[in-house]
Amino acid sequence: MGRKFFVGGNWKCNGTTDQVDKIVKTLNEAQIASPDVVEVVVSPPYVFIPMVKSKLRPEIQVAAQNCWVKKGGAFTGEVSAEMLVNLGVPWVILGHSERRGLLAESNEFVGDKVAYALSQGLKVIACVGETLEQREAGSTMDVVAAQTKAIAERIKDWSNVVIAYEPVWAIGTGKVATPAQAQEVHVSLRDWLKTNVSPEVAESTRIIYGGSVTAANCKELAGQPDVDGFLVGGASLKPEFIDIINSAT
Ligand code: G2H
Repeated sequence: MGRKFFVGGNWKCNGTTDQVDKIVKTLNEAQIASPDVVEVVVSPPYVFIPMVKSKLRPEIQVAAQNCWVKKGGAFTGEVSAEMLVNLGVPWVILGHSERRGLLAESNEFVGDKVAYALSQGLKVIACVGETLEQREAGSTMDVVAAQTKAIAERIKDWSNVVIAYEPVWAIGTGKVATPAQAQEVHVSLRDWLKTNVSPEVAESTRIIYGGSVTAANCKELAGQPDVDGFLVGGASLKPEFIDIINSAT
């Protein structure tokens, strides 16, 4: 079976109740491609998750932007995987570069989070990607492979994992990777999975691209054979997110 196109909207730390209402209304009223063609997930900040879940059309799923690395308890300020499951949140984004960078989340810590979230029944959007310095030093694939390896060493079942390749230099900068740059890393990542996990996992795991995706650039990126969808930040807060969802068709 082919890999179903996947579009995630990462709202990051944005929004008021009024703004969230507006985004949900736009999504609810839009003509979007059938769930048979594209899987759509939006990821509001934790505090808006119940509101979004109760108002959003059922074909669009909800993701959290993070969760704690193990069972909840005395971890002030954290939200556990169990809580997300309890709220009926099916997805979680883990290892976003903003957390790896600003909050010093290591590859191992992200790998532990992925393993724990999966063990609790969550599906995971696991983010990987290199900085500009790393790209210029020619180590893009080493970095991305090390990030993926830390996950691969900790999990057996990849069926509930989507990998988001998000070059850090393209995030929120307006500097999108060219379709050829994205394809090059996606195909190398798939090869890495083939060699280090299994040919089946390489074939079935969706590798989506993130970093300044817009309505204007999504179609060409979506046309790359190993780009299986997008993780969208800034543009997921705007009506153009609908065009990005529909770039699957
Ligand atoms: C990358 C992306 C969403 P943006 O972080 O995860 O954000 O589309 O704003 O670059």
